[in-house]
Amino acid sequence: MKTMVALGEILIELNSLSPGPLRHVTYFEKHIAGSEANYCVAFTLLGNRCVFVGRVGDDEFGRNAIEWLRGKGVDVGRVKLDPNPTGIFFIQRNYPVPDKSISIYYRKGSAGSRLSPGDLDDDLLREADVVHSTGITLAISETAREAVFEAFERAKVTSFDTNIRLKLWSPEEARETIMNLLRREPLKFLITDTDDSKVLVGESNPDEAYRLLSPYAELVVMKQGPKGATVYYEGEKYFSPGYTVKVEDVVGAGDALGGTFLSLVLSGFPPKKALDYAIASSTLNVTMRGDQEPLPTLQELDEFLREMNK
Ligand code: KDG
Repeated sequence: MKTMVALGEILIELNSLSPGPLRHVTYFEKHIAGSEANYCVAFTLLGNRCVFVGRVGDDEFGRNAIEWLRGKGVDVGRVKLDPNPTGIFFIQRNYPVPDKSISIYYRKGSAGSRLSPGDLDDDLLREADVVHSTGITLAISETAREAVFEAFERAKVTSFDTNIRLKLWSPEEARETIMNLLRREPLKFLITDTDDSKVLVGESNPDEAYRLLSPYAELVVMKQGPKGATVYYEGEKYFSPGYTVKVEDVVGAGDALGGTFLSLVLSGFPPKKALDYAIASSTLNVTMRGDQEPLPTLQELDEFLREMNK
């Protein structure tokens, strides 16, 4: 069994029950989310272990998040309770662009943003098979950013999902900070998408973007939205196409892809096979509300692939 240590912010997601502008939505459904927590659940359900490092509020939502993640098998022993509130966000679905979702954050000064280098444990980082974080954690506060830089410095193997959220920082700040991390700490796994690569290296063509990002990672996964994704490694390139399904909410699909891919590759699956499974996981993710509820087991992924590829 492989161990991933994930650094990030767990968020409470309040997803609109009906599509359309949030000003007219009456009912919201609560879910546990946050990119690195999503990665952790995907990773754990596929037979590996994930230790989450972060903070939640000493409040009802914080307790809810811890209990939920524990129930999914995530190791929450390192999640600290913080006097600030657990961050929340709302999701507006299918408006003004069909099949797209918009996240509206209420997280400034949240417990999760108080993550700091003092929350890191040297032995845990050194022993982990992979240490993972995202651009979201680099963006939420100065101390969280320092924690990611330090953790990556101490880790043996690192994984990073660029996950640029332009509501949290400007494209210039995202580019400068992420490229700085990549230059200082070349990665084993870089997971990104064609929107983020445009911000980082000015390229949304997957092959061109890969060429510019390849000095910074041994393996690159380039997500291409509903079209699919490409993995580049050891001089090889493999594209796995997406499936056409009815979209309920796309939030969390990228994490489903990344978390599934990482878990399976670390378990010894060839990257091409892992990417096929990862695409299946992200496809399932868009068909339901909630980032973590749709995350599958290997058996469920096999069933999906058998049916869809008939
Ligand atoms: O990737 C999904 C995340 O965007 C969602 O869970 C919320 O972590 C989140 C964020 O910061 O947007």
